[in-house]
Amino acid sequence: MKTVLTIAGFDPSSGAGVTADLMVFGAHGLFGTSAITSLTVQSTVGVAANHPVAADVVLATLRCLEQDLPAAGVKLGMLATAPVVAAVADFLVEVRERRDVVVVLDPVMRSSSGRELLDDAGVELLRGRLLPLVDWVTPNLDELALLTRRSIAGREEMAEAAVVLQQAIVRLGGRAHVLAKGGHLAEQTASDDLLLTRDGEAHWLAGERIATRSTHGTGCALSSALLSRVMLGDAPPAAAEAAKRFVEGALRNAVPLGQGWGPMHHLWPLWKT
Ligand code: PXL
Repeated sequence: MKTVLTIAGFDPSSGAGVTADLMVFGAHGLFGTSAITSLTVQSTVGVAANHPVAADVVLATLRCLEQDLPAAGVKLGMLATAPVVAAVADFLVEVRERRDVVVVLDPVMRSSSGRELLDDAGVELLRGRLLPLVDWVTPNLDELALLTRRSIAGREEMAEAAVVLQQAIVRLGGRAHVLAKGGHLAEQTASDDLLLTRDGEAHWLAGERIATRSTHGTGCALSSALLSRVMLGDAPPAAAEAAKRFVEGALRNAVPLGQGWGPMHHLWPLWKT
């Protein structure tokens, strides 16, 4: 059984964050470990507060896990502050000096309810220091716009921005697959994503928009499912496609919970009906 690590925030309602990621890893038959970057106070209704963990505690956790349970793959979610981004970058440099590791970055910046999940200095450091250290980056439209400083209204602009982001990563010395999530595009019936592989191949992944209120943490689940599929040996297009199907299944199988945007059913592949 491979070990995978999520470095992300704690959402006490388990729709997003490390507890959701651990369920996704478990649903894929992987053993998940975690380093918490921030304690959020939230429910399905929204994020009320955000209490970042000290960067030295995050780094100590990562080094402790690395000694005992080195992860074959790492997913990065909410990182909260610039010092935490720096600690994660330092850790990835240390690990990459010694061994191979697959890193998926979900560049979480704001919650759906608009609360800041990464401070401005953190965004700058993520752009300059973290992007060249990852194998995959999975921005939604808002994150893609912020990272490329472009406005994105339609599919063409989304595809152009994905190329701009990938080229920026190459200029920094990195080489990443970009999986741009189109869920916030204006089309009301589709939810298509765009994979731009590190070799420059573009693949549109067709998706149907699913009518449900159980949409909390879809981005978290997509990036951890993507890492899981890469760990299981999928090539990039197959991994992205399978991750999208995993999230669609989690949306379709969700049961209504909470009064706001409820959690998906992260464990649906294990559920017997
Ligand atoms: O989906 C973004 C996100 C990621 N991580 C944590 C969150 C949220 C959104 O609320 O709370 C911990």
